[in-house]
Amino acid sequence: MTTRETRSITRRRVRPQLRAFTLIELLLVLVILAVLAALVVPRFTKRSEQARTTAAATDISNIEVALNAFEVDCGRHPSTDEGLRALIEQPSNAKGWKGPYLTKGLPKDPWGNYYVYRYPGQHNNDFDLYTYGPDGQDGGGDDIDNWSQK
Ligand SMILES: [Ca+2]
Repeated sequence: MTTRETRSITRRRVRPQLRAFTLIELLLVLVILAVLAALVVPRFTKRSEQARTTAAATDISNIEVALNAFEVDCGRHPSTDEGLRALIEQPSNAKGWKGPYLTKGLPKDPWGNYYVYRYPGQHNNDFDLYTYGPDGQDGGGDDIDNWSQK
């Protein structure tokens, strides 16, 4: 037997029966896919939301480090009016300023909003630093701040 003959026999044996899928079979496949998507998608969404929350907490602690460096150099924290911009541009009355203290500009939280800075703080002795969280609004139980975990 030549190899060509062997191949043709094998092909004939392996070739699946050509037959159209029935509508029921197609619907069944669609239902299975939909169920899988329903199971998997929320898990991914939850995880990426968790990653954003972690990123916001990391940003806040980085900004805290920058604010403390500002305080070391200038002998005070930026006022609420000066805000976090004082970490990038020297305020007029900030002697000893050696910034910029943030190299990548004014950071936004993972939801596209600026971090909120308040000095003196209402929750901390020095400053409050927080983000409105996923809902983009003050409160709602999803804010990420620098006083809750202390
Ligand atoms: Ca909120």
